[in-house]
This record gives sequence, structure tokens and C-alpha cells, in this order.
Amino acid sequence: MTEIFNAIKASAIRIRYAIENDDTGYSHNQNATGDVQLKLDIKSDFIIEEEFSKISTVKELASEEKEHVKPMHKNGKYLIGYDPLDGSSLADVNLSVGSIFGIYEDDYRGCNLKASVYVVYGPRVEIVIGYDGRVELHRLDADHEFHFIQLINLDNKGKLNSPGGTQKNWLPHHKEMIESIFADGYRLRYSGGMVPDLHQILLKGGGLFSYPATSDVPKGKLRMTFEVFPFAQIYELAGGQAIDGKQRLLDMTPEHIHDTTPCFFGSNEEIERVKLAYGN
Ligand code: AFP
Repeated sequence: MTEIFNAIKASAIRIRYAIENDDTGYSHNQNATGDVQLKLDIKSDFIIEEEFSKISTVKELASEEKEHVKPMHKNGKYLIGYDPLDGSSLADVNLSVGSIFGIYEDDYRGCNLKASVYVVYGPRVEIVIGYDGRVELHRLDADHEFHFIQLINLDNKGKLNSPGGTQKNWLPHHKEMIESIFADGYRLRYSGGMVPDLHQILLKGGGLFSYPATSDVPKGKLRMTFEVFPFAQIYELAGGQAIDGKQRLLDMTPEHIHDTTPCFFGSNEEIERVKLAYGN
């Protein structure tokens, strides 16, 4: 697993350079979800694939930017689902973006997720690794090396509320829950990039990130394999919870690698409020 983490670190350094120096414009292509791809999406995907191609334990890649899985080494052990540059549309307004990785065995079910990693490309480049029962924060230093900074743990109750989805399309019980959380004094923190938004809640002691079912997008926007399951694992390892409104996200099975799901990530008290609002 260490060589996979090292490949992600090598990719992060190359992607950070691309973000700072390459064209942030749109390509003429669409990904499997129908999003028009940025040149940075394609470049980031290429970098990651190139770094993983050097590792014999990687059996297969499933990228948000590719319709189908890509075989790598037939005797490999791990399947890697990843979003090469999540929130890439924020890069051209100089907001933080990220890369997200789920390292699976056998298939892409939440129960087969063995490790989760995300990279935040912000004022600093940081990597968070959820593995072996803990969540580690590493930071890229001037020597172009990542150094361990701290373990990450969520408080039982937080102060931040990060509500995604088009508000005019929120379902009534969701709207009521979000408003009640703000009425209790929680602070709004939402950039439109799930990586920095979820990273902030983890590092600031907790709260709630939600991207719910809406009247126009009943299955939610965020993808299970590449985005939701890795963050679900990291939030659970940090002492929080991750649900779809009713069930634990990591108990779910995607029918297709690009399947989406409503998702809630947070500290325990906030997730209990979600369960109540969603009729559990
Ligand atoms: P892009 O990758 O298309 O920029 O979308 C980012 C994202 O998938 C995720 O990072 C955000 O949490 C979510 O979309 C924001 O969606 P809204 O723009 O609908 O709030």
C-alpha cells in the first residue's frame, strides 16, 4: 500500500505544477457523466495513470474522467477509483481543488475499500490518508517532500455547516433541517469544492457536509466510487459518520462505477440530526 501512497504523492506534485502553469480552459470532450472536461482534468488523469502504471500491485483503474475501467497489471491486487481533479472548474478562479482516491480489493463496493486518500491543492498542498484505523495529515514542504503533520479526529459535535445542492430544489424536510442547524449558530462554509469543504470540517473539529437528493437530481450529484466512499471511510476513521440519509454509505454497492448517491458526512451529533430529519 505504501507504494500506492507514494505514487499519489508523486502525482500530487506534478498536478500542483499543472494547476499553477497550464491552461485552465475547457477541452472539446465530455466525461462519462456528461461534464465538459477541462484540459486540467485530462492532464491530471494522465499524470495519475502514468504514476500508477509503474506499480505492479495496481490491477485496474476506474477514473471519473473515463467511461470504463482501465486494466493495468493482471496479477495486481488493488483496484483504484479516483477523481483526478475534483472541483476543477474552481481552478480558474483560484480556489482550492483536490484529487480523491479509493483503493479497493476485488470490486468497488464500499465494504471492499481498503484505504482512502485525498489531496488538497490550496495555499499549501496537503494529503490526507485514511488507512489502518487512523487518519493522517501530511504536508508538502519546500524540499518537495511530504511530511507527517498530525492525526485527524472529529469532535462529537462541530460548528460548521456545508450545505450542497441547488437550494430551490431541496426537499422540504432537508430545507427544514439545514435551517434548524443554522438557527443553532452553525457557520456556513461552502466553496463548491467537496475536497476543501470536507477538509475544513475535518480540521476545524467537525460539523456537517451534505449533498442531498433534490427534486431535479433525486440520486444526488456526487459519485460513490470516486468521491463518496473514500470520504465516507475517512470520516468514519476520524470518529464521525457518513450516510445517505438512512443507511451507512460504506454498506452501499454501486451498479455502475459512475453511480451517484445523496451523501451526508459529519460529526456524530450532526449525523443524528440528519437521521431524525430523514425519518429514521
Ligand atoms: P466539478 O468537479 O464539476 O467542479 O463539481 C465539483 C463537485 O463535484 C464537488 O466537488 C462539489 O461538492 C459539488 O460538485 C458542488 O456542486 P454544486 O455546484 O451543485 O454545489
